[in-house]
Amino acid sequence: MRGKRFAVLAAVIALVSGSSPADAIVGGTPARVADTPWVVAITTPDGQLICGGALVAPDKVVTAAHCATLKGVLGKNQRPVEQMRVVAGRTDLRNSGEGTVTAVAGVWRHPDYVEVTRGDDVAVLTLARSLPFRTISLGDAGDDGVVLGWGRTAENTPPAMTLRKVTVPILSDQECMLKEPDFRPGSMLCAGRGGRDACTGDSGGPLVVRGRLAGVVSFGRGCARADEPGVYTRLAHYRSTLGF
Ligand code: 4AZ
Repeated sequence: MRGKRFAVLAAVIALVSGSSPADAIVGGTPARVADTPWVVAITTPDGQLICGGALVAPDKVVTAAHCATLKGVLGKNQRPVEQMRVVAGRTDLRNSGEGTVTAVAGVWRHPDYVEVTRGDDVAVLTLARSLPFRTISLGDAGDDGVVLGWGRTAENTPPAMTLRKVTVPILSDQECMLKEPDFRPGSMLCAGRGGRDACTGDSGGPLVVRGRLAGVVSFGRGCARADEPGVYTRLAHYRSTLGF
């Protein structure tokens, strides 16, 4: 009874908000963290998936600002560090025997971040200790990229909880502006032409171009819909702000 009511409510919310709960990686294939050791999951202390991220230094994770934000009655506050963990080296998030779980010591959110559609959706987590995993450096966009995550594989599924990846075409700023009214050329990039996309739970995760971190999964209308590309924070724009 409660479940059914909730489902109806969720459907109504999805309709009025114009977006549905996004699937993590849609149209992709299983990936192994051994091949991309810098990809991390951000979880709650009890292991629920919050977001993805990327290790850019042994103790620094680049993710989305909205991943480190809690929406409360008094506005949007930083998610307390005690409510976050960084899981590295684990392909299947349910396999607690694999990889490492690390506490977060500090959060830097872009000072101008307000909400995803207004951009500046980038944050850096400082970990409580350095991790023995290969890091990824920042880079520029290109013709296409690979997006990775543990999120949904379709708009209304639970998160996959196993790492997946998909190659997505990166669109021109002109095309992104036509398809996404909130698109901001220069500080965002958009990718995907339907069928392949990031989805809910993939937020904060990496878009990799030529082996470098070019984007952070930020937002989109639904997942993998035709004419609704996924929107990413364009990291090259933030290189001097981030300082690495
Ligand atoms: C989300 O809700 C989300 N299709 C992330 C990415 C996209 C949509 C939604 C892009 O976290």
